[in-house]
Amino acid sequence: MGASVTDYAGKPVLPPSLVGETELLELLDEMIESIVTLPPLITVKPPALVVGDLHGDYISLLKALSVAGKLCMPGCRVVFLGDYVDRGPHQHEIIVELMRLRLSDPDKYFMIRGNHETWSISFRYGFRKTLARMYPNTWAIIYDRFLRMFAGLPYAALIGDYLGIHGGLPKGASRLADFMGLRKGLVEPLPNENEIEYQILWNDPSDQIRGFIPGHRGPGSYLFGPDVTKAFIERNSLKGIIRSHEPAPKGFAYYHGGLVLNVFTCRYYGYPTSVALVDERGVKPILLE
Ligand SMILES: [Mn+2]
Repeated sequence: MGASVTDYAGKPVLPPSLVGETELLELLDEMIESIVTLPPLITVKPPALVVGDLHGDYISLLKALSVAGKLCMPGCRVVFLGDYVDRGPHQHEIIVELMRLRLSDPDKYFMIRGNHETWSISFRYGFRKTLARMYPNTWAIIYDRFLRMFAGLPYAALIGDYLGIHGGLPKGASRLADFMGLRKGLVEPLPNENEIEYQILWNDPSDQIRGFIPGHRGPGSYLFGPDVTKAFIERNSLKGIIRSHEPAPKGFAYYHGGLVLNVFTCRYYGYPTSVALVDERGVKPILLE
């Protein structure tokens, strides 16, 4: 990968080098302490930049932060919609950087949970192996601590009049108050025991259906139709939903007549990448160059 991102002095920016295991465990403990008491639905005041799936794409993270710096300084908040780990080459660097950002300024940086911030997925799709390679003797302790941290992440963010979630609207939670009742602390939300928590991480919107139908991502995941979104938005006096979870050929995508905006912030699927800006004018997608 070329070092195509530079800082404001024009120097190339590269991912941070390996963090020692003691430092990493301390960082994780501080992070757990910082998020464990957060409600399942957090409130974030606009202006805010919303960042989609990163999946180890460090350059896209830097580009997103640079957009945040240029477009909405000062006081702009940054909300990350999950899927930090697995797949890409810098998943460890990404999650370390995000924890550092969060701890350096908890009123500015917010992270919610994606379906990859779970045991079964991060075990299979790269993150566990990455840790095992980087920390051959202590990876199991570190991985366990990461799983505890992931379990402490909120499921959703109310950003002004927009709901930010990783996957989609779930069956059985039609009010924001229902989101406040979601169960945090689950290392592995299960499709048949923690249906709502699971679906928020996994569901996808579809323009072709009404209501909910079983999705293509396996048992427990659903597609939700435009009628679901419209009713949810009206009932909760919202303006729209911002989500990620699906790469979009144009870098971002609208569903449900524009009520759902999908942004995706990882380059490794071969598509352009995007973030969303929420301010007093509403929400708009921004393609990352
Ligand atoms: Mn996802």
